[in-house]
Amino acid sequence: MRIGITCYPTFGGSGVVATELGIALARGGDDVHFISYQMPSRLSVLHERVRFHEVTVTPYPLFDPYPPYTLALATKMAEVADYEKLDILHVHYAIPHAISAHLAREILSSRKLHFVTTLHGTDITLVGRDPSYLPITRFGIEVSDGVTAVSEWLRVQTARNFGTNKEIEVIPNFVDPARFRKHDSALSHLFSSSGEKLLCHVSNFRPVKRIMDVLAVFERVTRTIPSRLVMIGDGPERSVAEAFCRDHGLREKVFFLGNVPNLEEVVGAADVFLLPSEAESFGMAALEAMASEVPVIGSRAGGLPEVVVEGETGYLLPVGDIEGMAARAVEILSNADLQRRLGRNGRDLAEGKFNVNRVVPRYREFYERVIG
Ligand code: GMT
Repeated sequence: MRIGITCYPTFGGSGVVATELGIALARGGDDVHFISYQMPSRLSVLHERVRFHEVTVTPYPLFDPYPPYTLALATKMAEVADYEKLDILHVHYAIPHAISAHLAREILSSRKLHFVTTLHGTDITLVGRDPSYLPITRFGIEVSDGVTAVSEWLRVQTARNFGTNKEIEVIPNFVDPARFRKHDSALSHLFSSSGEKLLCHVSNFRPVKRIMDVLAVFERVTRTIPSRLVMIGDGPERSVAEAFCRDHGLREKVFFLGNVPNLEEVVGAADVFLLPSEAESFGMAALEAMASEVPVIGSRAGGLPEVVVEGETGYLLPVGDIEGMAARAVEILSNADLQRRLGRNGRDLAEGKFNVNRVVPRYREFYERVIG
């Protein structure tokens, strides 16, 4: 099959899922064409069946300060679909990608282009709900030839928020268990000395991730358990969080690594993973931690309970329950058997239900159904 994929190329979860999906499809024999304004950050492997097409927005004084990316993307989608004879276009994150895909299909009226939209989370729960984007998001969903959501929770939210009867297929996110696995790596010793535990958080440091809760939980844990914390990722809240660490004597114990390329080695060396988000449609970072045999402590919010099994692969608490999360972290960190059991259970789910080899064929079947 010849498949076009459009996503945000940054470190956000939707871009990660789209990129890993494209790589897995190419490994399975499909030709994959990424179309975006920049090479996706996780597209680090060269593969003979993967191509990247950059969207450039030609500057023009009248366009200032809003160059029309949506239109430039639509034009590039139509061009690639025509030239590369795409069978299907798969866009990740509804806005503006579904609208560009719709325009591309209209441009190519003589050649039918099918497109599928995958809803990831904030496109539905945050941005898409804003009155200035709601009608166009609903339109994008309804004109898609097929729509998928990454969790059952997100499917229900979409129907509710947009009042749409559009059929939505739930296909969960996935992980490559060969890549994300336990690492007794030397890396852990870079951050913690022997006898210390290592906690970890990965996100885009947006307000929805509540990274100040991560620090507050960690600060409580250090009162009883000698430990360190690694913060992976970057975003608007990073400066405030770093200032908090400076002001509260945590500077030597908390490491802000930024967007590291080999995050699996750091995550895989951790003892506990923290994800206290306000909302999370799925929680890709939690799944990657589970694959790495790292118990997850997070908030009982959104689709996270579909990923983290309470008491089996970690613990979920109400949003903002810092004391509860810290207590669970101490419980795990002071009981090696419990840590091992939760870690093994997480790994089992990553190797089974959420395995890349099990989930990616579902997308392929979905494409065939949509085209058929
Ligand atoms: O806000 C983010 O975490 C980024 C966002 C995205 O679309 O790039 O992530 C969303 O999609 C991920 C991949 O499907 C999910 O794992 C995240 O849970 C979801 N984020 C939220 O719902 C806040």
